[in-house]
Amino acid sequence: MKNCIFCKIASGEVPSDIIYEDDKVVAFNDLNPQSPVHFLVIPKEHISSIKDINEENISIISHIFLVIKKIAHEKLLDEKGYRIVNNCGEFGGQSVDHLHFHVLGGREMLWPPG
Ligand code: DGP
Repeated sequence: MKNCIFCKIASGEVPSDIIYEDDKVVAFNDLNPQSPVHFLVIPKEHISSIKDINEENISIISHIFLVIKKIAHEKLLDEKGYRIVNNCGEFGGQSVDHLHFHVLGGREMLWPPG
């Protein structure tokens, strides 16, 4: 989608620190990391948020979670654990309108989040 920063990252138009890519998704380090490990996993297809997940595109979610598991394992996050976050909409704190999952690790996370 035009003017979507994550579509531009997925297409390579905007450079980013890509750590994984396949035909369906891209994972890259967050520009503003909130933990020692903080990367995002996004679908290459423009999906605005979880609100736009439906019967036809639901398979991207399971694929994203398999990719998260693989990267987290490679980054040695399995033993201590990690947090997966999806911000949805204004009150959810979503600032980029392209579906993305944050993966945060390398420190202990607090609960509840702010
Ligand atoms: P959210 O608030 O859930 O929509 O998170 C958006 C995240 O995206 C935020 O942590 C910062 C990150 N981000 C925004 N623009 C860029 C960018 O151009 N490159 C990278 N690597 N991350 C970005």
